[in-house]
Amino acid sequence: MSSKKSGDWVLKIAILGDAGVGKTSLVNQFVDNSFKEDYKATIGANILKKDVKLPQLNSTAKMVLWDIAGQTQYEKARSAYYEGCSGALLVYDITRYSSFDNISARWLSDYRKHVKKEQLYILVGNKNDLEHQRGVNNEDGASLAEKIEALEFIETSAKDNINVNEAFTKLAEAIIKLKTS
Ligand code: G3D
Ligand code: MG
Repeated sequence: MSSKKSGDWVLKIAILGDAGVGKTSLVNQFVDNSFKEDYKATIGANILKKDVKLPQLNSTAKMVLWDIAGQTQYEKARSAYYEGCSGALLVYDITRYSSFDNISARWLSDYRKHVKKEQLYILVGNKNDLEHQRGVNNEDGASLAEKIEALEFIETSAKDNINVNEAFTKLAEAIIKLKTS
């Protein structure tokens, strides 16, 4: 086991998923601990950085979060987004089944097309504060995560700040564990 010291890790993470699933809200909640109801649609990519403590690994990592806009007109810019990418959050909206379908059909295939090395990503079902509007079961999320060999499956609420830190931290930990094993 290598003895990495604080700050040794810089992880570029792509945040992927259909427009409206809550990518920008998740990233802002994680970085700012705030939730704004009025975010404008992201243009291109928003890049945010956050240093995270990883007590389990006795380490810290600088996460460089690429919040990618889902609009098709930016399709051609995607190879730049994926360059040097250490991992991804694949995000769907638990109230919108089509966003769940598109994880495999669109986002994972896009990621695989561009990232040829390790395939390190977690599956995130966001908006779990909207239980009464749920359209995707927790079990369906878990079985998709297994099928696509995601490192983790987690349901979050960017609105209520549920499991947001956990999602990003688990991804960072899993990536570093694999790279040091
Ligand atoms: P995107 O970056 O994936 O396109 P956004 O998604 O972060 O812009 O969020 C899209 C909409 O979903 C926003 O609402 C936002 O407030 C809402 N949203 C994001 N995360 C959650 C969540 O966890 N729970 C709930 N209830 N809503 C969430 P508007 O109305 O601004 O379009
Ligand atoms: Mg956005």
